[in-house]
Amino acid sequence: MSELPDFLDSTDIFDDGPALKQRLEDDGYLFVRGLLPADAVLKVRQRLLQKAAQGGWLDGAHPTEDGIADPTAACKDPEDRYMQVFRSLWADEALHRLRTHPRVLGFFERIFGEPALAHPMFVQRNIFPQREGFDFTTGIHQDKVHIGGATNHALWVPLGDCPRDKGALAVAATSHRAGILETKVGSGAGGMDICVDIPGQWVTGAFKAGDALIFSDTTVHRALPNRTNQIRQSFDARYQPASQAIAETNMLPYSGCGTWDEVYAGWQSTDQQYYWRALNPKVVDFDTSHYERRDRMAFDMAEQGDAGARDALLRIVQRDHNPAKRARAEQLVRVLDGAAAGD
Ligand SMILES: O=C(O)CCC(=O)C(=O)O
Repeated sequence: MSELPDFLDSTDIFDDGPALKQRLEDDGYLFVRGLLPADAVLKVRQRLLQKAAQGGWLDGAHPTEDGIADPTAACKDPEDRYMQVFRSLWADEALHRLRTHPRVLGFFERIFGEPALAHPMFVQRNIFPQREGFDFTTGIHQDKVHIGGATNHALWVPLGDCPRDKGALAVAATSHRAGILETKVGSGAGGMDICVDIPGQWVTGAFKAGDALIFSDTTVHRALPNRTNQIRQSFDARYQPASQAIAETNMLPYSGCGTWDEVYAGWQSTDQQYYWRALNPKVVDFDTSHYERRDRMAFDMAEQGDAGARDALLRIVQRDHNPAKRARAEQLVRVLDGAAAGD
């Protein structure tokens, strides 16, 4: 992947809403240097690395600020040992404020031509280095099936510099024009991977602290493998015109992180708590049809002993509202793990 072309840089049109909107419509993405102030991003990086170190994720032989991962602690969302440490990272007050930073909201407002709603739910990612037997590289996917609602746009921001080999994001430029593509059960976002030829041109780049990638919910994207010895930390948040519908799942805290009151319990200030209430969002049901299809495939695969279903099953265990389905997924994970351990 290292020979992929660089993103088209849109920093020069940062103040020009119609030009940003047109480029997003044409290419399906925008790459903007310095969208967020570097010092604000680096402050959050420092806070999250401290929490990662306290959680045992970093190699204690190196300074915390180097972010050198302890490979024996490698874990991934939604495993229990990941979630135990992750909750305090996700709840971080300064992290939450980055995505509602005035420069970010102003940017989306210029594109939308109306107030922008930052989805309350967002993702904070901690990608341990890729190693023999451990790989958490985000596979090829589109966001639409996971986010639902009306059109929205993702903002992907690494917490600090992120060269290509630290697991930078890549997008397939113009792929958004093809609509929702067919998926199969896999290890990508939500336990799904696109299984058809990807339209468009893959592009990527090296990020400096504060740089950001914006892409639409049908733009195909993936991460590059993290080939460094550092943990790659990033967040991805979603934005939409405030007048449009948002799926109810995006109104909740990240799965496994408790209620909003619990998230806010450790905050020093009330600034930005429940900020979305002022925008009176139009909340609609989440379209579960894509997940239901995934789950049927994952159960069939697992019953035939195919460990490729494991990530999808873990998603069901963590997130499905149906207790019988969660129990069936849990049982199948046990069987798959037992088979892998040679029981
Ligand atoms: O950070 C990653 O590895 C994946 C990010 C992603 O898929 C997204 O922002 O939708």
